[in-house]
Amino acid sequence: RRAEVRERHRETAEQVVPDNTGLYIGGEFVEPAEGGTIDTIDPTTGEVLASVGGATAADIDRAVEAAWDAYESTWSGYSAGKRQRVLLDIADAIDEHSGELAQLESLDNGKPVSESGADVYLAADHFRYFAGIVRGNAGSTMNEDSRLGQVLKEPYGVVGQIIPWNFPLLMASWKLAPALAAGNCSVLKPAEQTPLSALRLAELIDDVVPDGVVNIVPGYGEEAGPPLTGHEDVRKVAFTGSTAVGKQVMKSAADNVTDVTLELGGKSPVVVHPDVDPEKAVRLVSQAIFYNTGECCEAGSRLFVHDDIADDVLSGLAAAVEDMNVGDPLLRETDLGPKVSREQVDRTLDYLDRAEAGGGRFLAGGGVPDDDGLADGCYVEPTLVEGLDHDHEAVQEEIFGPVLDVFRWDDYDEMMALANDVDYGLAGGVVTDDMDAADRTARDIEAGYIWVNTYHDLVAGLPFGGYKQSGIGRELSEETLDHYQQTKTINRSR
Ligand code: TXE
Repeated sequence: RRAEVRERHRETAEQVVPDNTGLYIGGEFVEPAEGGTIDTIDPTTGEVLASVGGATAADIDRAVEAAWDAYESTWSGYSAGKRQRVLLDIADAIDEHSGELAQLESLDNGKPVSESGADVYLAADHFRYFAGIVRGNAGSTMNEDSRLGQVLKEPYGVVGQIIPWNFPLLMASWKLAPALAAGNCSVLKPAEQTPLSALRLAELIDDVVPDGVVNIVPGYGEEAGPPLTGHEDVRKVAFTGSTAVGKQVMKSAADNVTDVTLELGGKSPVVVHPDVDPEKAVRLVSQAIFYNTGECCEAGSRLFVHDDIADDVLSGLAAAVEDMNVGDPLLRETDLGPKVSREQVDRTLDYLDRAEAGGGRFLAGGGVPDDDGLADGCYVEPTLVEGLDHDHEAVQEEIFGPVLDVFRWDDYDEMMALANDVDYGLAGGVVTDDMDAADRTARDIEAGYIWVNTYHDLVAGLPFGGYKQSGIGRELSEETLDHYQQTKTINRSR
């Protein structure tokens, strides 16, 4: 079976890995100044998919310069209507290559192709959403007394954007769509683990986006990150990634008082009330934690289930875990693929070791799958842990794997105190058919995004972003356009 999987991956890679693996700067693929390369690995087979250029400070300088040239010579002269046309063309280009992009994403990241397909659909949709709202972004006026006031929204010019590896194409679109809609040019750094879909996107949009408006510079975080976030000609930085690096990004941007938005980690609670059908709870809770192998910043990774139905929900979850199809992400029937990298596997297993040492009991999973067919890949079993103190590090810290910490409750206030007792505040879930209970819990959770009887459903138009150490700013909404614009007031005396 391993040989079969390797063969399938090699054949697919031959068809979908992009030809151009240099840095995309000023509308051309170029070699990095220092000639460094990064091997991007297929986490299902451990084989190298491609060697891509690794940017360093000199390349970032070159990309920022190309972006300013494009801004000054072309993009700043584009009306909102013309930018809208470009965004719609990007969406069409993504749609026209959706199957290929989904396969590429599954090869590079390891996510099941059914999930990559959803990512590609949403990426195109994101460009369409911002193409839609940019035409209404007209500023405002105040016409009173002796003055005429105008409030203008102006782009920053050039923005720096850094994205992670868990949703590579979708995160690229979450960053590029609002930046371009608002009238900026971008230098975007994909994660070193998953640069391929962003490079393929560059190939696909080369004909429809003026040269230099979008620059894609793969690179290691420490080498390419600080030169971008601390660049004096970058006027806005948008970052998605770990909270630890988010803090460094803020510090580095402080040197030039550069505006920053951050979408960081999470440790989101899912609260299950006693009235609910346990089967429904099982479906929603397993979706909340296991989607994308738990590699979601908004993953519902702490379950608070009411005592009255806890036994039924937990046995149902354990059975659901048993039934999950862990396997080759290129196959449609796969529910859970490998994690993105060996490093991420080790990180998750280390948390599982510490959980066990801290008194945690595994109700399901707890290690790597005992299956020779999966031995080449970065797999971790879907895991349920009960019995940890809430202040244990496996509960407090983001594991970013398919690991759910389980707690039972009967006193609402005590439960809610624990639910909010983490440094993060990205998201939360409520499962109940009692709408008063839903409303109360949704308001009580200290987080930026609450799902009631659904999870992970992130639709353009509803703002997404974190409270506390989960971030600053909101994506997916009109507020996002504001983050990519500066406000100019003209107060004219009459
Ligand atoms: O993240 P990093 P890593 C969390 C998750 C995961 C942990 C570590 O818990 O286990 O972070 O993952 C770039 N200046 N999340 O180490 O390093 C890096 O190249 C500027 C949550 O992969 O934060 C990549 O492009 N940039 C998260 C991006 O930051 C730097 C998604 C994210 O990588 C940099 C990913 C620097 N000094 C991980 N160092 C989410 N919120 O969804 C690295 N980078």
